[in-house]
Amino acid sequence: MISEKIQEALNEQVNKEFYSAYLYLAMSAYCDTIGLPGFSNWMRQQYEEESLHVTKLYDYILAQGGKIHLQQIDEPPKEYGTPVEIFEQTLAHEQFVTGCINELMGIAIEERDYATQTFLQWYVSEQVEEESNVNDILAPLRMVGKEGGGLMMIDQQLAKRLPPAPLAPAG
Ligand code: OFO
Repeated sequence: MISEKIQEALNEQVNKEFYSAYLYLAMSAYCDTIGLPGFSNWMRQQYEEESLHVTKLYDYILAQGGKIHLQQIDEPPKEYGTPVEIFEQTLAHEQFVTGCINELMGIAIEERDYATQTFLQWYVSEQVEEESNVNDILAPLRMVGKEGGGLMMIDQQLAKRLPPAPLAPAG
């Protein structure tokens, strides 16, 4: 069982994870159009991962007897600038999501909802990984800037990202 307040907050997070998926799909398309297929692949796999973050929350709400409230998803931008700017926007977005997860955890603590706190712990750890992965790409990207050879090497690395493994179902 979850309270109305937790139910609403979890549904808000479903919407934010949907937006993340949407954002990375738009970034994937943009990277493809500027001739960076490896970047495009990385963003496409990120889209797949965000879709799993959506369904993990969705399954948890249902497993707790809650109601799903699917809300309108905001439109992501069409253009993302240079390769460095693309990943700077990715990092800024993940930092925003980390803040949202922390807010959500704060509500679960206020409500003394221990099951939701345990569930959300997975997202807390996931956000550490998300930010770290992006920082690991941003550092070499900043070093090479727009230099063609270095950029191509990073593109080849990003082309190797594989689809995410399925997540264990909640509840
Ligand atoms: Fe769902 O972790 Fe990124 O946004």
